[in-house]
Amino acid sequence: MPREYSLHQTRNIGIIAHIDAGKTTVSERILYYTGKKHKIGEVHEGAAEMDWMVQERERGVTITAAATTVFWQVPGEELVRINLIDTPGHIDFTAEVQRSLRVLDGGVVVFDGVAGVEPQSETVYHQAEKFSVPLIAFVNKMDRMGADFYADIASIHERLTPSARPIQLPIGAESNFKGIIDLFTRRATVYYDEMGKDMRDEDVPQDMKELVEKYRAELIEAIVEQDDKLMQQYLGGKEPPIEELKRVLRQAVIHNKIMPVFCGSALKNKGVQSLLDGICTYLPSPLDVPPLEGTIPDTDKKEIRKADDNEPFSALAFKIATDPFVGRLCYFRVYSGQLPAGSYILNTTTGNKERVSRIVRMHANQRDEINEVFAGDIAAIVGLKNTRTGDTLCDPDHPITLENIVFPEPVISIAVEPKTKIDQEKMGVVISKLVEEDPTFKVKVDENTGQTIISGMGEFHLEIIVDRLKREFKVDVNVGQPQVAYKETISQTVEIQGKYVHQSGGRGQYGDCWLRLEPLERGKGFEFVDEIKGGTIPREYIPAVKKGVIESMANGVLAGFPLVDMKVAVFDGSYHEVDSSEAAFKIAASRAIKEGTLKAKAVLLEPVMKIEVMVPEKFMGEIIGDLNSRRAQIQGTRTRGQMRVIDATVPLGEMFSYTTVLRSLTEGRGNSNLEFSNYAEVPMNVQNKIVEKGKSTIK
Ligand SMILES: Nc1nc2c(ncn2[C@@H]2O[C@H](COP(=O)(O)OP(=O)(O)OP(=O)(O)O)[C@@H](O)[C@H]2O)c(=O)[nH]1
Ligand SMILES: [Mg+2]
Repeated sequence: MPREYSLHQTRNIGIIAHIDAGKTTVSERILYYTGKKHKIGEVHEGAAEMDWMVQERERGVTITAAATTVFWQVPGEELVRINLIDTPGHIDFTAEVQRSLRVLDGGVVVFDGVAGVEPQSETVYHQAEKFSVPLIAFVNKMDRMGADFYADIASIHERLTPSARPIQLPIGAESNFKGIIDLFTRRATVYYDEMGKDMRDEDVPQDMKELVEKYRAELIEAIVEQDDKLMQQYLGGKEPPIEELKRVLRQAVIHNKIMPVFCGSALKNKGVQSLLDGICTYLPSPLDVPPLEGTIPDTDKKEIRKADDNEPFSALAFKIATDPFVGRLCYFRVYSGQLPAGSYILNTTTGNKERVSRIVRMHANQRDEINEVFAGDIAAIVGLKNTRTGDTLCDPDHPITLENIVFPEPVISIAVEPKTKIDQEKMGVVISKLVEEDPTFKVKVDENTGQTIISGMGEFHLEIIVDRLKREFKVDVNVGQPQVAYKETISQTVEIQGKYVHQSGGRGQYGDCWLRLEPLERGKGFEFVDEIKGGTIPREYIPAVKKGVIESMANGVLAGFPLVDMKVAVFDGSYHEVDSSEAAFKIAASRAIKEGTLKAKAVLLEPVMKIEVMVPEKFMGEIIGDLNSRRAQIQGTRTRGQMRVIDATVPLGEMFSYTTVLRSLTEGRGNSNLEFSNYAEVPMNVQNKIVEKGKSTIK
């Protein structure tokens, strides 16, 4: 069956922003204006279709990225199919944004017309930058009290990029916001009804003419700078035709040279149609982005896969979800080739071959069965068993491995205890399902207490997981207090011998190795080097040494937290012809690590967070004082609208339930955003307390 829409008519885009900027509200309007839905569902009424999870509807917060497909036609142009992903803004669900951006070709970054650039807008902007995802911006909430388009633009210029250029201007603001001016055409769209359907094309209001000319000239200059021919024309005193300007602007957006800024109010149904036009006109089709490069398995050879149906099939699995009706769903993005249902694919990440029996196109939590997918598509496979997030799926005759997706490590954990034996049995299965779905959710069993410890990105993340355990999967659990995910590392280089010699009747045990432990830079993880010369330890025992090292690094000597940022070299040792074994070398290595890390002055590392606290001026002193008592380092203060903003870094361990404290200190008017920054050494006096506690309670 041939494809229905050409690649040229396809857009794969994500909506990204800080929490509450209005991503889901924009998405719901997109569903409405494209005719996908006939009634608008509001987030605050728990009725948004894209926020389909109970937890999302109750809290009015997006937790999981939801995908849908809509169609839109710019007058005079071809119909375009838009595959759209609405992502969460809360930092605890950053993995959802990361994996979406990895497979999308473009994005709409939404800003709150009152607040401007907020911390998560910066984070998602930089994530998009990392994957070179072209962006257009939408300044939303122009109807809200305090909305100021020009202040928003200034804050985008200051905090994100000087390349942001308004291509529209709002008419009025706050409750007077009534229309939008298109800078290219110098025409105003004025809204006359609540649903944004009665939109009239009018002249630019007299009192805005000068402003329009100013911003229009800036826009056109920024565009002609991108193209020599247009520049000459422009310098010669002739303005290039609008069609030409739009063509060059499209290229500038695709190459991340200009970020056009749209404006509106999603809630009041204003500006979404022109945003849709902008998505079609300026964001890339799969043909406009560079072809993907992959590696041929078991070689260093690189190969590219072009966005073309006739190339061998290649795709990336970017999300695993459990659907109550059809079971395991694997969301994937096709980069090249085509895949009819019923065919076999090779998962080059795991080496498994699997049959693709059913393919579905997703609309939030609903599915439409389709027979085939083509290059550039985003869809889901039902029933793949052995595929995880980040795996490459491809044509078994043309294997290739695409770059995997890297996720941040969890920073906080809690103990969960099943209430009954039945709960215990269910819990294991359910948790492993959730671990499959969410790459930033981890589980381990504490060596000493036997308790199950789950870890995630923040208190909210774990609260949602526990809620899903209880309600979605009916597993009743008691949970402990949240604990910071500390780590351990060493602060000095040492050389240490680990020896395990055991004689007991028959065959004995003999393992002996010398290890050098060296601290590595923060964030470098673990490195193992084999420096054995002259066979002092036979080759076949080296992997056992490495295994012993890795296993013992899972529980550090100070308080049982995992050891990180350490290089281990095995450089000497001895063996016994008869008694040496893999097991003996493993034990020897693990002894060396236990003793060596103590000698190398093990220290505790804690997650340090970036925090932004917004408070009215009169609370500044008190809030800074409170932050200081939490070992915060104040980086500076700023003004945002009527509020003052404090930027600081602070250890996560000092910040549990901070939101509640902040509310009570500021009569409910303060607000804060916490985001992981780095791991840093814990001061000795604090470390001693944690180590004592770690010895007596769970980690
Ligand atoms: N006044 C006003 N409120 C808006 C507008 N757009 C969204 N809101 C409201 O802002 C709140 C957050 O909107 P959402 O669409 O859920 O925001 P979001 O960006 O999807 O939030 P998360 O997914 O949780 O990050 C809701 O109460 C919306 O009704 C707007 O244009 N004007
Ligand atoms: Mg949302």
